[in-house]
Amino acid sequence: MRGALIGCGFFAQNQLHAWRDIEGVEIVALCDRDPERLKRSGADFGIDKHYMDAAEMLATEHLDFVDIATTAPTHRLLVEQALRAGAHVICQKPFAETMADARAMVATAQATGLTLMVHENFRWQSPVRRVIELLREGAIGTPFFARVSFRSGYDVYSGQPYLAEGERFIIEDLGIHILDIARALLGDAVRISATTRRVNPRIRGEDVATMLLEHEGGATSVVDCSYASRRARESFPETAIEIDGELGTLKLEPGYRLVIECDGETVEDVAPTLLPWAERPWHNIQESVAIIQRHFIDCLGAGRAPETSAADNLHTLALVEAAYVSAAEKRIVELMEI
Ligand code: NAD
Ligand code: 89V
Repeated sequence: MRGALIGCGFFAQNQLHAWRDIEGVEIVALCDRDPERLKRSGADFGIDKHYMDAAEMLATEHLDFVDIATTAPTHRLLVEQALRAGAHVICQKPFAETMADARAMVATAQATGLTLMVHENFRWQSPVRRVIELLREGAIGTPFFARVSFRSGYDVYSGQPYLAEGERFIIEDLGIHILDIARALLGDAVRISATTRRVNPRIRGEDVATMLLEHEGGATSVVDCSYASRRARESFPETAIEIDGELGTLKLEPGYRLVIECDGETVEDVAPTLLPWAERPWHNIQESVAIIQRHFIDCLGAGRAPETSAADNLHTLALVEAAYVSAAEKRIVELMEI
């Protein structure tokens, strides 16, 4: 399959490594508005077709798929251009800045019959995946409560300076992943309430958020995120999970320790693989990039919809929007409103 990557920035390097490892896939062209980034990624990955304009690339190259690794404000234009050029698309999160843009992109994909998937990778982290699989296999029976928690003091701003600049921060950038995990565990939510605050005075948006979700079927989850937590043991970028089911409890604890409490206690080491190109502590996320991109290619091959399709991601994005409304208006928000 012939692919092209648009956006050769900080995170796209992981995506290029992962594409290189997938048999039968070749990234044949790169696009970035920044000539230096374009040149560097081209040299690092031996890709010699370079474009500074996506429309020109799409008109020139014959592509099976396009990987969009730019930030959200550019997504709608690039996604629609790629779909209209006849390519399947995988697009980074946050998928869109507004629900209207997200819905429009899903409608364009439906009209073209092409696959549009969001690179929503946290639920594809292998430790998180193990929890999802155990739950889906019924290891603790029907779940009625989950806590999905990401608390860190890691400096994310030096690699991604834009995170310190936006009016919105943690729910839109990181909470989006944690809300998506809550959906993968307990299904879609019907209502949410949220509080936010900014602890770090050097950033513009909120760096702490606490959310309470009621899911279809009645289960409850608490989704809490912080980039302001000072801890003796930094756990970035691990998500801690605790789920109570009718038959037992599942816990994913810091240090990639999975505990199944059901007729006694079983402990599994679910540490992610350190891929040859990965580095700690990002290796958990980097492995998930490899897994999600394989899922995209497998789905294209099999002609089936990806688990993290753009249509599915509308529900995650709606939770993000609803959480901001709830925090601003200090009220419970029904997802139907969004
Ligand atoms: P970045 O700013 O480092 O890179 C974006 C690149 O896109 C830049 O090189 C920029 O020049 C280029 N670009 C922007 N508009 C363009 C256009 N119209 N045409 C061509 N090139 C264009 O950003 P980043 O930190 O790599 O983040 C990119 C996306 O990845 C964001 O949406 C971010 O949320 C996401 N991200 C995801 C994860 C994850 O684990 N899922 C981690 C980090 C970042
Ligand atoms: O996953 C992300 O979207 C990243 C980070 C882990 C730093 O929040 O921006």
